[in-house]
Amino acid sequence: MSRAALALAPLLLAVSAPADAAGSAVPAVPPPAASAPTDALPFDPRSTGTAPCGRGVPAPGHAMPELRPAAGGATLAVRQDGMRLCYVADGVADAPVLRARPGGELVLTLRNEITDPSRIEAAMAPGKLRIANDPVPESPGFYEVQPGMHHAATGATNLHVHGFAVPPVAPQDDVLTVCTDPASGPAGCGRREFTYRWRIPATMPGGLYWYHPHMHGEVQAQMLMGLAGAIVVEGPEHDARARAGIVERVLVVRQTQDQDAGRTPAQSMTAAARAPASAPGAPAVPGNAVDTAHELLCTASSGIDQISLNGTPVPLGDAPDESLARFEIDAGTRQYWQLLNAATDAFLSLSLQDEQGRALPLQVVARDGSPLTDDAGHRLQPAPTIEALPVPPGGRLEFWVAAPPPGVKATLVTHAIDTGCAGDRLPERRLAVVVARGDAPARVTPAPAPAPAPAHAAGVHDAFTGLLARQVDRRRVIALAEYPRPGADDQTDFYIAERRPGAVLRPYMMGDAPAITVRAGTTEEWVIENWTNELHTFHIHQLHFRVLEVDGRREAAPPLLDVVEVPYATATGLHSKEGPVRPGRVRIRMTFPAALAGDIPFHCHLVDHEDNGMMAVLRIEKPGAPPRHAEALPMAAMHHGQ
Ligand SMILES: [Cu+2]
Repeated sequence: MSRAALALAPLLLAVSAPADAAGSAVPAVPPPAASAPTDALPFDPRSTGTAPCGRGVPAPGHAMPELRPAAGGATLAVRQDGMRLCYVADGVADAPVLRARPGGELVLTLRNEITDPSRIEAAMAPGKLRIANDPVPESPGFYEVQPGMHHAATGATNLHVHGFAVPPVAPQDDVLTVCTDPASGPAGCGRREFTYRWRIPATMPGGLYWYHPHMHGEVQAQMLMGLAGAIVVEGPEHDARARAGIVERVLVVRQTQDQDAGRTPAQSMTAAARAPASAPGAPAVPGNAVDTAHELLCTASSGIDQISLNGTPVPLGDAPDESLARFEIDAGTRQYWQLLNAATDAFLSLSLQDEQGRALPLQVVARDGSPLTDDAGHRLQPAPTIEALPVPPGGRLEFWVAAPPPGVKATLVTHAIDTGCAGDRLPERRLAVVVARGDAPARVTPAPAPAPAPAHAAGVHDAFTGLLARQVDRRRVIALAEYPRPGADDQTDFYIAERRPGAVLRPYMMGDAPAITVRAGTTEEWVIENWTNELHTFHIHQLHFRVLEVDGRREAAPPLLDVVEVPYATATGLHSKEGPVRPGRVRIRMTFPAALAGDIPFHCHLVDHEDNGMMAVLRIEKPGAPPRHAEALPMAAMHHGQ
């Protein structure tokens, strides 16, 4: 469930199915694309004065342009056309796939040419707050919950390179202090453009990464309006595939709508206030529990949000094959697909199916840019699987797709997903048709040949190898919570906080001090607890972590990820107004390399949740830095501006 957004990217929305608050059936076939005048135009991504973001919608199966910046760098402009935002490179408004090498420097100048920040603000309406939310009533024994406040859109923008193990320090991946001002509007950043210089470690694996804006409070609006793109780091395995003539495809799923705005129904508002807090004069009881009585309860989820694949709307229901991407694979061969879920809050669960709905095998090679490896960095070569493959928002999946048998029409689908009773509706959707081209050659090429064996552990993350063998220096419990506020349309606040006695839940505000400080070189295990009735995710910048356990089930081969689903809570009874609930849990382990010292954001990658508070900052102390005492202070002492 999101708090406050209804962004309309008109070109893509034109073919989206209408949805109503009651969640009635959505037409099986979307209205014709001609319902918006611009859609009738042939696709022309050239950015011009009258069409800053180009015209038309690309045909299904479109491939985005590639941008391989020279040593001197390239320029990426952010332009605006009404409710659309776009990345423009070389005059083309079609977010390029950036290509770079391990050990290289990727230099990119971001230039902000946003002309009308009020349209970004409009994309965050109508649930926006003009006054702070009502507080959650204080109850003895529970963490204090502070209300959130609307962040007004500024039109400032910046870039986050998701998955890159580069320092969170300008001119690298610093999203907390680097931004660029719009052409008109507030000038809080003091600059219109900024040159990023990301020094990609030689040991960072080749694979799929991505870029998107990270202006806290308006991330969702800017992404829904069009800002997200893929980055491929081309390592030795890419080179080997290229030499072998293997086709690689980059698939980017984006989202262009979030219809939850203003739709938190009255009945999902929480129960009446608890018993009053301690009598005046009584000693304060330090809270050490998450208040579940006031959590967002089950909601009548709103419409189904439009998603796109490589810029083309993904239809709902039994749409004709022509409206889907069609990918051909030479009979008897296979292709290497790199899929990014850049949706703002839509989870994916992928399968390749034949016409009878039987799953065809896919062979996973990498997740979140990390090749599947054991703790020592040795490659794992799992057999092709027919299991559905989850990709949460922010996640990436790289996999081999073998040509279906000749004559078989296969479909890449994302299955319906249960996101919890307060989560969004995610029906099954067909993403692409996949068929064999030609007859199988007389001598069939060896089917899934193992990935070329690196000479040594090349391309494997040195920084995160041996993580499981390390001693754990500290364990923490991190809670996710969300509270609606009675009396208004939809004013849910979102929280992520370390559980400790007397902790205060407070939505993240720009400039907040780090919530957690660690020494470089240490290793920690965190249990992330989801105390809500909807699926969330946990993402941390700069780092990859191993997922050890999900809801008490140990992972046989703990994956190395940078974003993980955190299962929703289960009620011990029905979803009663009094709770209690048993939180969903994941246990992760991560280490904090000195090379990545600085302030590192962690947050839910349902970016509306991040915008509305479910974010915090981890500081990795530089080696030899004087010790700080932030952690010894009560959290309230670190708050400011309240
Ligand atoms: Cu979330």
